[in-house]
Amino acid sequence: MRAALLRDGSDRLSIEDLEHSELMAREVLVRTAACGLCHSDLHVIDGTLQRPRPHLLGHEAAGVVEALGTDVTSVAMGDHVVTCLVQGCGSCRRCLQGQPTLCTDPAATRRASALPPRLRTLGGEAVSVMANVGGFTEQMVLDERGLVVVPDDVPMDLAALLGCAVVTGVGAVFNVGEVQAGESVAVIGCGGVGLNVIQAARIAGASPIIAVDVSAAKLAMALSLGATAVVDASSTDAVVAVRDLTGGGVDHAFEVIGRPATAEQALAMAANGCRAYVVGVMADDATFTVRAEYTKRGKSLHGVYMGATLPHVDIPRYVELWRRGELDLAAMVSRRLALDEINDGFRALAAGEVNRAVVVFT
Ligand code: COD
Ligand code: ZN
Repeated sequence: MRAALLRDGSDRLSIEDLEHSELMAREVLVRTAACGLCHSDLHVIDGTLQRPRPHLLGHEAAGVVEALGTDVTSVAMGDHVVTCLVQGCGSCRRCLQGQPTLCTDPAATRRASALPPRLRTLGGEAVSVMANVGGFTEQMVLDERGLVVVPDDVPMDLAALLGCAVVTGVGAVFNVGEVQAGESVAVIGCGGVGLNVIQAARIAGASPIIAVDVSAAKLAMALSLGATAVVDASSTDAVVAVRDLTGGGVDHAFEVIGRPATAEQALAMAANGCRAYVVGVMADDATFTVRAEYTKRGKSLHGVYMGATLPHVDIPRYVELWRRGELDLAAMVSRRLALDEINDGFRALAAGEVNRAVVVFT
């Protein structure tokens, strides 16, 4: 099967043939239909997130079930499925509390740690996969716990977005922020994930919803998806602007880029007694400063990993919001591309030309 691989010493993906080993008891073979390009893939390409190479990127995929391991019970042949970044073991304390994003044994379903390796090049090299998914390939082998079945009428290129951009952005608002009608929200970074934070804030009834970005095109998109005001951080001090617009700060400030400086901005934008959320992922050893004054002001900082999602609960809810016309998935896809155009897709994402580009397999 053809796949786009990230190799040592290169920041471009190469199209190669891979083979997977026989299905383990709880594994499922999925024919990939679509896989979105996310900034977190770019973080691996540019080395901010280190992953063993050769590495198969792509963690926002949808496809059709093509074969089943002997013990699989939760999906059936022909089912349309979305991949989950979050695959808790199901038995640690955190999973049992309903927080699989905080699972203490995430290797339980991890192919990369299985022996023998589940995926190899034709030359026999073991291939690691991003976030236990690895979607930039014609077929994926996944643990059944990492799949959510979706109705057949959800177009596959839109279904793919549910796997990362939607669960991460919408989950931050619903599951962690628990944003209420009438509360004020600021969103720093209006890319694929940030636009979903904005949509969820609109669905929750938040007002105002202030979008902050350095790109005029992203700010225009933010307005069309629910922002009520925009701040261009390329020409304005975003903290001053948000505090001015709200008379002293917002109830909820979301950082959706993954940079120390913008995490500090989010805390500065939160009103007294209110909350900032870091949704973007930074390098594990990155640091940022918390002014001591904020503790006196009762502010709090929340790390949000993957929207604290429970994929099997959340993804069907988001499908329903899409069906009712509340969650706009179509507007998120700026570009569809073939697997061998993937490097240009990542160039466009890095250049801020797209909300989401999606590889579509024929
Ligand atoms: N101020 C305001 N906006 C900025 C600034 C700045 N200084 N710099 C960049 N931006 C804007 C860009 O113009 C762009 O619109 C946006 O920030 C970033 O958007 P994308 O589309 O490039 O990135 P996304 O939305 O695909 O990626 C989102 C994260 C950065 C949050 C992502 O990489 C991440 O960290 N994901 C969530 C964490 C996680 O759980 N990851 C696991 C899988 S994603
Ligand atoms: Zn992602």
